[in-house]
Amino acid sequence: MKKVISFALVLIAIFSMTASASADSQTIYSDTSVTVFGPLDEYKPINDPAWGAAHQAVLTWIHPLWPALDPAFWISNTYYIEGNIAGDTWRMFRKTVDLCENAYDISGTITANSDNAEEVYVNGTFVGSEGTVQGPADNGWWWQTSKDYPYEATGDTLVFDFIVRNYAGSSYPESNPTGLIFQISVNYSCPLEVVIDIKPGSFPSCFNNNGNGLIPVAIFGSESFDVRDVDLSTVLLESLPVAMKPNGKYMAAYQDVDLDSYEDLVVKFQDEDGVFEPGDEFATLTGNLFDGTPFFGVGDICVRP
Ligand SMILES: [Ca+2]
Ligand SMILES: [Ca+2]
Ligand SMILES: [Ca+2]
Ligand SMILES: [Ca+2]
Repeated sequence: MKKVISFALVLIAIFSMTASASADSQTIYSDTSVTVFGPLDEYKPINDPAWGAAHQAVLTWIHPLWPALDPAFWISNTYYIEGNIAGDTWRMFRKTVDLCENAYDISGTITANSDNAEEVYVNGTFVGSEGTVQGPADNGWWWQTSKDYPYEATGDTLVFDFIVRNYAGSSYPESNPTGLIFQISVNYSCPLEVVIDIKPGSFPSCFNNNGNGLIPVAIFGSESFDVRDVDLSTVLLESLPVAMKPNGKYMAAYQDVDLDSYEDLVVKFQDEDGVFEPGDEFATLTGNLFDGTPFFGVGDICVRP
């Protein structure tokens, strides 16, 4: 068992030498990976139970006058609009995008167009609308042009929701179609991932959670990670700050714990009731470098009852 663990640690260590905090970006286009809810015959907010179960979106019939937004696709819940074509109907579309663990500085632009009107949300927050999705319809031919919705967000995962209203009109599908098309840019940064060892050299890493012990944690340096860059005032093990000595200095020592010739940082934390529970298997250490770059590391723990 010990051999397997140390082999895994070596792999993590090799990986971490090339890992660094990075600016990243993604561009997402509407397609059949989007889920769709409804149609409803009345407006409901996002996440209202009335929307019912999610279905995969389908490529929809495209009105010859709808503008393209290549390589995005016009989507809906059916190819030809079905059911209540002559009356107002509402559909909700959802696209979920995974970023990275503890992603930060997240922003971008949603470019969207619909027939006839849309509201746009990111992680449940309203970011804008075009046309009247609620209240009396205002048929301003909103389908003629896309609208840009700039946004900022937090979270490792972004959920983009669109409520699209089809205005009452002809009962002939090709005269009163509905659909949504969008492109989403996401710019974000991923924190530096570092290798840590809670109770260095011990596995499992057991401690009493009785409020009067110190938990040592080694943060390993590498060719690309100088532990002297760590701002000790920002380091947390879950919610615990680095413990202080009576002289007001941090309980922190610079030494080469794993004898790889790269200096490591050993910090100590005073455990506190409620932070760890018996059965917890991992704890996350977070902090910033002096230049503001966030980092994190995950280590095994074992809490004695
Ligand atoms: Ca539009
Ligand atoms: Ca329509
Ligand atoms: Ca350990
Ligand atoms: Ca070392």
